[in-house]
Amino acid sequence: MPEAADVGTGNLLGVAMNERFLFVRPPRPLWPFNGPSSAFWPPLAFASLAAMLRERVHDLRVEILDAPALEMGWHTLEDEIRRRQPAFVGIGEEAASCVEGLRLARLAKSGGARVIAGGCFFGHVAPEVLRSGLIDTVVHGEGELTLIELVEALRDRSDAALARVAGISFLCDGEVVRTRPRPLITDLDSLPFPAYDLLPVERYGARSRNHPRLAAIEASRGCLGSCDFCVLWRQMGRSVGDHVVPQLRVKSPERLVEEIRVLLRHHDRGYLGWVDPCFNAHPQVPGRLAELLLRDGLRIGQSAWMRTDGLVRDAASGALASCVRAGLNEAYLGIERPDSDSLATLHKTSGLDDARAAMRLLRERFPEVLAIGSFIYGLPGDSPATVRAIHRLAIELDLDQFFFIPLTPLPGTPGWRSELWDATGEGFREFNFLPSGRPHGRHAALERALFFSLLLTWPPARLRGYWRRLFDHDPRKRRVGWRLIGRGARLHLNRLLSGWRGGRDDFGLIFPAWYES
Ligand code: B12
Ligand code: SF4
Repeated sequence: MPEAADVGTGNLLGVAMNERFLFVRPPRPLWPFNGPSSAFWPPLAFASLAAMLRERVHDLRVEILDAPALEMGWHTLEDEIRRRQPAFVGIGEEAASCVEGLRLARLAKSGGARVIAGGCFFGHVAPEVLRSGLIDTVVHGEGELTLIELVEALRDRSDAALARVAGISFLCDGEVVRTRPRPLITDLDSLPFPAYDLLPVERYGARSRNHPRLAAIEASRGCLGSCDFCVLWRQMGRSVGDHVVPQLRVKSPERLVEEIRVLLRHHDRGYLGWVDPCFNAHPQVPGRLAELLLRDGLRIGQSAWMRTDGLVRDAASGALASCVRAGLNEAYLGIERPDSDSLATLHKTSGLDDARAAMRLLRERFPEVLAIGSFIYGLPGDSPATVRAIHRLAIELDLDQFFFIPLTPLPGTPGWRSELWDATGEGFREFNFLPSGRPHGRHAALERALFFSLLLTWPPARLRGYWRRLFDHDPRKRRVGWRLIGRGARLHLNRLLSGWRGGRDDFGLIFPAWYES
């Protein structure tokens, strides 16, 4: 791989004024646990990047096309891209939507746009996607500052200009060039407010009862932890030499209140989905923010991924009580494993005692908070007995719902190997955090054991848990309880039947009727 500094100068062309930079989220299948009304959150990455571009590159028309939110299928999207004729198209996908990302890149390129890919998936498969010829530049890690410089460099049309931009990869004479790492933005308060006005805001959570008028919002980037299987701390980590270390950065509570005020007053939002890798990683910010919201009489439903040890800490300090009073009503907890040894193997730093203590606190002091746990199976050495133990732990903890996620070799994590690259993208459908459902798949024996455990293991604690969830006196919890149980049952049955029936496999995802429209 040539060094960035070795790259020569290319041709120089004039800059067209008011070129269009179009961020596109293409049509995609739904994750089966989500209902159609809240399956698609506002794409906060695009809103944040667009706001920065708009603020710093004045002669650019910045737009976001969120096809799933508009129920826009491929046919209409193609017309729309032709009509808008963007000079640049920005894309960023989960691995599971790699098919859609590549299809979009092909479409954009055929219209003459230059395609820039970023995010937690493309950033870790840069050599592979660049060699596909569908993508011109890959942005690694945090995107805002890189994108400003990148647009200027692309307008310059020289490889030398590209080589000066930190945090990207591009092809030069058939070789992949990766430039020096981009330093993290030190003060997140310096980011402009996300460009919510460029999104079809009224569509998000429009018909949802549990997440009405949904907004996505971030309080922090990165994490204190460095769990093996996780891309999030890597995506927003700090480069030290040739490796990345975890780094947590937070916005100030004062800035966050302002953002929330704008979401409530200008965009009529009714529910906040915190997108933070770990909302309660910082010991002060969530609690202080909640106090400010309460002071201003702002109360709004909220969901967040949280650490169990942080939850215990914040219950003791009173911060958790403030958060719940300000509206926090859904906590997603990464509990992962039923034994300390495998937690240590995964470098998970919150443990089983934290999980037990957190769940006790939630049940006793915050019964209105819906507690959802996620667990990982498929580590080397896992056996049917391991997944049965995970299921028993989930029952013991008395969670309102739990997800079992197969250990997935996401690009960027140690499980990833470049041989797994699939240029069609289809192979990445299985990176959807769902049981594969294949009779001979990666984790077939574990998934069969899990299925039978879910079907046949009914200790009194599980029966009590179902009774409580389905007949909870809190109507929201009752509704969510019924829905999740129904969707879970549907998923497991469908996966089992599709394994038996053969034929087209949708990987457990739900393709909406408008997908090709
Ligand atoms: C909100 C969310 C959802 C929502 C909404 C999804 C949707 N499609 O609307 C729900 C809950 C429904 C969901 C579902 C799924 N999700 Co999700 N989701 C997220 C979450 C929490 C937030 C994304 C976000 O807004 N981040 C905040 C922004 C600001 O950060 P960012 O995306 O990293 O963007 C920055 C940089 O990465 C970069 N960047 C990003 N994109 C681009 C593009 C360009 C052009 C450039 C230049 C830069 C750039 O610049 C940005 C600003 O600095 C992330 C985790 C996370 N914290 O990121 C997972 C995450 C993206 N989801 C993930 C997954 C796997 C899924 C599912 C497949 C399974 C699941 N349920 O978890 C489904 C698929 C759903 C579907 N079909 O769309 C994984 C993806 C892993 C991977 N490498 O593929 C993540 C990373 C979580 C994880 N635990 O690993 N998800
Ligand atoms: S605590 Fe959560 S977000 Fe942080 S590294 Fe571990 S899995 Fe990732």
